[in-house]
Amino acid sequence: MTTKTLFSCLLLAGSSMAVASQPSQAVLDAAKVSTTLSVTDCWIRAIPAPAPAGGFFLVKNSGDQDVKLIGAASPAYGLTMLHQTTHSGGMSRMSEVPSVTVPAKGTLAFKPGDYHAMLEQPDTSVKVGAKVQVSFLFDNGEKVVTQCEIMPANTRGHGHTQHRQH
Ligand SMILES: [Cu+2]
Repeated sequence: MTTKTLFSCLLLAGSSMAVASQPSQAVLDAAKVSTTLSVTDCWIRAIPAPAPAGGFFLVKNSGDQDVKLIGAASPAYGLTMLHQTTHSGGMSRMSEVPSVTVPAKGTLAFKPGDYHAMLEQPDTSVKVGAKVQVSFLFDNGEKVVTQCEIMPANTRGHGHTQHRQH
């Protein structure tokens, strides 16, 4: 294999990994609705396409086992990924994460400047004040389906809490 071929294989592998956190509709349909996991307070910052929009929410795990959130999908967006923003030396950058652990009997907040969903390719239903459906898939094979409110681009957080911008 030539170096050039190897390089394009790596690119291909990289791009298939990039969509790995968006489960297919068939996988979501097959997943059973969780009785121990919930997703609440979900909102999405309205950002004009093609810039990706951040999605923020609270995951609660009332079960006895740690569970990993492994992906999310919305019929209103073409692509949804799980991202984490990290800060070092006054710089912030974000990268895709394959999963995020929600501890047993615990909660995990996806919030600006931290873990978030990254939503791309909005359809015409995405308008400030509208609600869109988002499904969340976990590594125990369960799902949570919730509604997320589209909030103005300058929203920093629900309930007037002070969060850093995305
Ligand atoms: Cu992001």
